[in-house]
Amino acid sequence: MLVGIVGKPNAGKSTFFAAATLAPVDIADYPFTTIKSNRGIAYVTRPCPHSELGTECSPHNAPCTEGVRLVPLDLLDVAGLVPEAHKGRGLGNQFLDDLRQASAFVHVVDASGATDREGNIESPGDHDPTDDVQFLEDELAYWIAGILAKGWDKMARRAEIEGENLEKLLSERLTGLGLREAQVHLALRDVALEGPPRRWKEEELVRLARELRRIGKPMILAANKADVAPEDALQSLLNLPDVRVIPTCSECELALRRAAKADLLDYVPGASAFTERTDASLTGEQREALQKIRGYLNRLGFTGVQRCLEDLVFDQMGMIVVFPVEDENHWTDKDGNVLPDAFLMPRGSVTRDLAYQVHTDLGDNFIRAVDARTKRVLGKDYELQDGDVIRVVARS
Ligand SMILES: Nc1nc2c(ncn2[C@@H]2O[C@H](COP(=O)(O)OP(=O)(O)OP(=O)(O)O)[C@@H](O)[C@H]2O)c(=O)[nH]1
Ligand SMILES: [Mg+2]
Repeated sequence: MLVGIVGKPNAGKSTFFAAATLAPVDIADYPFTTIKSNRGIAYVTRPCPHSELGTECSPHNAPCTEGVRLVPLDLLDVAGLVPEAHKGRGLGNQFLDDLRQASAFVHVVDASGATDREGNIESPGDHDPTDDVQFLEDELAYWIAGILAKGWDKMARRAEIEGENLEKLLSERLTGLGLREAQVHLALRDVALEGPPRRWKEEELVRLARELRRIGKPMILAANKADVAPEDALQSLLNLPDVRVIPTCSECELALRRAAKADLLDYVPGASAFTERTDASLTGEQREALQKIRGYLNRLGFTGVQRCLEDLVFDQMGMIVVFPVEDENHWTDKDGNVLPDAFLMPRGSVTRDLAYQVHTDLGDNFIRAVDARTKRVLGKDYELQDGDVIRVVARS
């Protein structure tokens, strides 16, 4: 699964990305530092079922630390979006296309209000950060509406005159965006546009596009630079209706993760505190920086980076984690590795979807599945539950 990190220039997207992935990327206090998108691997966490077995696991795709499984998630950090990007402003709309395959977005907003709409530096509080939320929503909607508008007349005619199913035609058009027919159905129902589709104007397509984005690409808002944001600016973001907002200090998270990697301190991403190693030799500057971060954590409770990803994946998108195994008694693969894999799957996925996720052959030759906890036999349409340990049996 791919999550896109979006927002205006200079908001801290690459800092958020680097904090979540520890990938080396360019970060600087001017707009358009990022030109080519960066892709990296972050993770979300779930309890590892190995404790139920009383045996350590031998992870393959998702490491386990002290009973917590780190389930991988692809992140994409793109260039900054400016108003009218869909018309080619800023770095144009070519990188919007990088976002096609993203299933969800983290919108990184500069909550400090110290950068204008285009990312140029101003004094803290000069810019109203809620304005950025609106324009980004607009840009994403215009982008999707632009895809809809191409060949719209022809498609609407096919639906009206030849009686073809509009939802089907639309979802074919939108497959590149990863939108499913059921999502198109919901969006059409919710916007309830009137009159024949052929008469729908740009404004109506934008309304439909807005709804398609809302349903098909969930978004969470990272109120970033919360360490230097004026209280009222942060509050105005937190009070926005219909959007989940989490205050973040990406810079704090990046510093803590790098320091932990360098064995200077102990820190679990997402935690509310860290402990300095007694044997670490820190410079005065480093100590001062850590003191500031400690103050921030005491005030806000967490840096918010990991919280954003977990909330987006589990609460907004309702994803679940499933553990496929080949032996339902020992919870191993054919080489005896215990609980080797952990997969993120959309809620509503069934056993056959899991089989396909493991391997196409396993999906094609599916016979049955087994719940490794209860040993109950499951058919191809059993709806998977979060934390399930499942064996798939297939024709060889
Ligand atoms: N105080 C503070 N500064 C931050 C935070 N996150 C990022 N910054 C700073 O904001 C500036 C821009 O950060 P980037 O991560 O390069 O921003 P970006 O959104 O990727 O920018 P573009 O690639 O130009 O679109 C840098 O100077 C960062 O150090 C934060 O949480 N707090
Ligand atoms: Mg960047």
